[in-house]
Amino acid sequence: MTIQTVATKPFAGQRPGTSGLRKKVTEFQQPGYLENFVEAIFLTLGGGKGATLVLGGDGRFYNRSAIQTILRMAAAHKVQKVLVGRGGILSTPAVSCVIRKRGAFGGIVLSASHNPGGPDGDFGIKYNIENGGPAPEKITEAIYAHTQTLSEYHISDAGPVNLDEIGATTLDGMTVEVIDPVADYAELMSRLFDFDAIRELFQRGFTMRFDGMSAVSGPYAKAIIEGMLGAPEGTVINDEPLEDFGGHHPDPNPVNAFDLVALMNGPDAPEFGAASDGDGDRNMIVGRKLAVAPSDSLAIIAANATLAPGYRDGLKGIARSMPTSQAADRVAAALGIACFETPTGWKYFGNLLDANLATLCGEESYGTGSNHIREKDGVWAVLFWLNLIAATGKSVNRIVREHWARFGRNYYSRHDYEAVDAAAADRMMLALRGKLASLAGQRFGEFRVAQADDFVYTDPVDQSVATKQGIRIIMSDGSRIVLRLSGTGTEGATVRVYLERYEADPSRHDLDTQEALAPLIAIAEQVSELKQRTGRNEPSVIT
Ligand code: VG1
Ligand code: CO
Repeated sequence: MTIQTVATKPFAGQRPGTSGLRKKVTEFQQPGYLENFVEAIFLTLGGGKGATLVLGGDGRFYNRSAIQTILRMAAAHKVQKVLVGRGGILSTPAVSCVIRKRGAFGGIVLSASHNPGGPDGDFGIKYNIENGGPAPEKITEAIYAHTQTLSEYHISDAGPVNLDEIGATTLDGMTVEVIDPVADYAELMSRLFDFDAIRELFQRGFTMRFDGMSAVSGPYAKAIIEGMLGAPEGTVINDEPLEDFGGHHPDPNPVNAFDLVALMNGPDAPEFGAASDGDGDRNMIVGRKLAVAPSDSLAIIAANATLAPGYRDGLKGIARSMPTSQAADRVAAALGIACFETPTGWKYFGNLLDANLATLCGEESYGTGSNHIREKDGVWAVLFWLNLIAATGKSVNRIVREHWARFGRNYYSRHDYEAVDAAAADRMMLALRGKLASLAGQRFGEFRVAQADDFVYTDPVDQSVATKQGIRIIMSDGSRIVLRLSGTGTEGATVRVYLERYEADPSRHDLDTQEALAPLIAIAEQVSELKQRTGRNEPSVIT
C-alpha cells in the first residue's frame, strides 16, 4: 500500500459556519471536495503524526464513505490511532465524551445535525479539539484559509476498513480501533445522575416516550433508558439511525416532532415525552399538553441542579447564547452566580467551561449541556429531567408552573424564514444596522427601546472578539427582539427573529405564547420591513 499525492483545487465557499462545514451531499460528492477540507484540517494541525483521533457521525447518507476516505487520509498523515464508532456511528456528544475520556488529540464529527439527510439532503463535517469541543474560530478560520490555497492532498490507497466489528485493525501502519459507540457515554451518564432513583420511577409504572427520530440518539436512549434504567420496551421509538432519517426532518421541535407532540396532547399521553436531533446534541422536553421552551428548560435545570448527583455541589455559573431567553439570568441572580451571554454556537462555551467559570450552558435552539463534555447533549438533558422528576415526585407541568410562579415567565418564540433570497436578507440586515442609533429611546406603544445594537462578544478568557453576532433591540422592561442570519442553512439565507417578553404576574402565565408576543412581533416587522424585503408573509417555522 502506498501514499498517494493527489492534485486538488480550492473550492469556493468552504468556510465553516455555526458548527462546521454544511453543504448538500451532492457538493460533498464532487471529486476532491471532502478531501480538500480534510487536508486543510491536517495542515491546520501541523500534520497528524503520532496523534490519536476520534471519528464518527450521525449515520446519515455518505457517512460510511466519508469515514473510509478520512481513515485513508489520516493514515497518509501518519496519525497513530483512530477511534471510530461501530458502523461509523457516534453522536456529537459521544465524540466529545470519547475525546476527553481517552485523551485523544481531537476528533472529526460527520453530521449536518438537524438538516435533512439522504442523497438530496445535507452532509457536514467539523473538527473538535482536545477539550472535546468544537474548534474555536481561529482554528476554523485557519482551516478555511488552507482550503483556499492548497493544491494537493495525501491519501493511502489501502482498501476499506470493516467498521462493523469491534476491535483493532491496521491501515498503512495506523491503528483503527472500532469502539462501541455507546459504552463510554453511558458510563459517564451513570456517574452524573441518580440511576437508582430513575429505575425505581420506572418500576412504579412511570410512562415515557423518547423519539429518536430515526437519527443517532436512538441507540444511546435505547441502551440507557430501556437497558440500564429498565423502562419498558417501546419507550424509545424510531431508535434505529437511518441514512435518510426515514424521510423526516430530525429536528426536535413542535413542528418536526409533530407525532410526539400530538401524542402528548392526546388522551393516551405518557407522563413524559422527549426527542433528540440528527446528531444527538439537541433535546425537546414535553409534558402533558406542554412543550417546555428550551430557554425555560435551561433555567429549570439550573434552579434544580443540585438534585442530580453530578451537580450536588452547585453551579459555578450559567452561560446562554445571546438570543436565548433571560429566564436563566433570573436563576443565576437568585443563586448568586455569574451568567454569561455568548454568541450563537456551542464553540463559544468552551473557554468558560474549561476555565470553570460556567457549569451549565444552553441555547434557545433546543440545546442544553454542562461541563461533563464540551458539546450540547440531548440524552443528558432528558436524563436530567428524569432525575428531577424522580427526585421531586412532580410532573413536568408542575415543575414548570412552580418555576414560573417563583421566577416569572419569559414568553419566548423564534420565527424562522427559511431559504429566502440571500442578497435580500443581507440588505435587510444592512438597513437594520444603519437604523440602530436612531432606535434608541424610541417608543413603540407600551415599549420604549432602551438599547439597540449589533451584539459583540469579548471572550472573558482569551479576550478574542466576535462581532456582528445579531441585532438586539432591548426594551426598557427587558423584553427583546433579536434578528440574525443562520450559519447552518444550506439554501439561500435563513432569517431568525427571536422574541422575548417577561411576565411576573402568575395570573398571566397562561396566555398563548404568540398572543403574548404579538406586540413585539409587530414591532420586529415594522423595524425590519422583513415581509416586504423577503417577499414572505409568514415564517416557515415557529418554535
Ligand atoms: C443553529 C442554532 C444554534 C446551534 C446551531 C447548531 O445555528 O440556532 O443555536 O448552535 O444551529 O446546532 P444557526 O446559525 O443556524 O442559527 V446543531 O444541533 O447543528 O449542532
Ligand atoms: Co445537532
